[in-house]
Amino acid sequence: MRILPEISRTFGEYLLLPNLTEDGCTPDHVDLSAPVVRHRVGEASPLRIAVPMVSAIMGAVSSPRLAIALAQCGGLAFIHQNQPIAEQAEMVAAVKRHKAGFRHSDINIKPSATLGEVGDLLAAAERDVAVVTDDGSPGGTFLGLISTSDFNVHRHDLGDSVESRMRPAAGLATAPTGISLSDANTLIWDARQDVLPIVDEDGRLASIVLRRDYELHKQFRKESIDQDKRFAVGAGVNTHDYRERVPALVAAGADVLCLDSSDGYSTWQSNVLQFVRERYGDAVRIGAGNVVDGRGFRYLAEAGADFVKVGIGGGSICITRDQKGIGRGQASALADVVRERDAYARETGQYVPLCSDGGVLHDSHMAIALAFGADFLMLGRYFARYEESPSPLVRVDGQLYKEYWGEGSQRARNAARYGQGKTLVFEEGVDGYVPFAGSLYDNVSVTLAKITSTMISCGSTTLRQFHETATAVEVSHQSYLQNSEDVRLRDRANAIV
Ligand code: RVP
Repeated sequence: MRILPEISRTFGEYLLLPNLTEDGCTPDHVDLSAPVVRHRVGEASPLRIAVPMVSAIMGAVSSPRLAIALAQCGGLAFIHQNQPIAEQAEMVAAVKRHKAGFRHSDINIKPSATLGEVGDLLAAAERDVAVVTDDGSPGGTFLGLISTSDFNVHRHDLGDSVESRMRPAAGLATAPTGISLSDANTLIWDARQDVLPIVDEDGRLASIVLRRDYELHKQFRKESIDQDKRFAVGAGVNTHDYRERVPALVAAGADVLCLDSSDGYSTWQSNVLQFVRERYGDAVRIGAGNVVDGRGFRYLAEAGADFVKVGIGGGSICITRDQKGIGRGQASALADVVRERDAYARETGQYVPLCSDGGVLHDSHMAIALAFGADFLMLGRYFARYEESPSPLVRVDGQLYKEYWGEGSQRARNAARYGQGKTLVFEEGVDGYVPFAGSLYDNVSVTLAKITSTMISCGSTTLRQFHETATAVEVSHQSYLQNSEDVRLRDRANAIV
């Protein structure tokens, strides 16, 4: 047996020393953008995110709603794979459908349908306007629009036809298929319409442009979008049903995939990577993991992983270290893997980004993880606390909490990930609560302000510079006790944490 001559350490055991902050090093010059997938050294990654945060591949965390909110803020969600393939693919498709410059029209109705039917359709989709086409299909002849303000339950007979209340095509602005997005947006405002139908030469509906999308785009300047201006979204896959799951997720529009396993240093992961390369070449990007040392990184990088995820046992809901005695402190794991990533880049000219996964308890830990060399961070507990996460909001002892459970808990029944059937022989995760923390948008912006401020203290305006110039120091427990020592905090809301 080999015993490493080091103590396994986590983020809370380090602080960063300030570097010289020069004149131009101000918040508006700080660029937090990060590469997500492998690229040649000196070239740009084909997939970058403006904000180096991704959501954990977990049922309590990554739903379409959270994925949209996070993409709007510039991050990326990974829809969890611990569910039937069709359901996961539908979640990915729901994110892709949500917004685009030119959208596929998904709420369509025939003129002969009743007002009751269109009312139900709009209510179920939480939308205000339906497009009327001759056959009710997204590619049918465009006949008009009908919105919730065109009819009212108390004034109109819900058995009447859509045709009787729709606004007919003749009185509406439409645009030809070749129109640019900016011209389409101008037309939307000139015509004061919420929806601009894009209609081909034969009068058939090609797509629609929504006013709402324009407004969202202006609000979220860093949003993660694909070439078609749809939100970017990732998805988890496993080493069991990948032959069916990968094609379904690719067809649904996933921008990047990630192998989801607590221990990724295995030939099983290599087999999946090989399958993806043989079938799709570089057209499908896939990360792998998790690993905690340079050997694991090199194995997965050589097997073709587009990024490598680091961390075993550091997750807030994870009990893998107690149950199996496997893992490593997240800071030590990251430092080791970063050395190997950089050596691999020097040797091969290929930069394989690193995702630090789990173990972030405070926002300062994110800054420390990035300083240690992580390209981006995967967060579970952090996102589970927000109203956009799919987990139930509950009241415990008068306080609001969100439920949060591990993918290795009995609750998650993680048969695919842990390969132990529907009933787990033993659990690797717990099922609990995390304090409700409000809106993702507000919290992410505060967290980013903190990380930006740390980078400024360390004299860095880019993450690459931060990786190269940061200096970390180990701290004693006593150093931490010193803060707020002998001071009674007046009230939690005013406390600086
Ligand atoms: P955290 O952000 O500290 O809550 O950790 C989230 C990470 O924990 C996930 O991305 C995953 O790697 C890990 N995890 C998820 N479920 C379990 C488990 O049940 N042991 N662990």
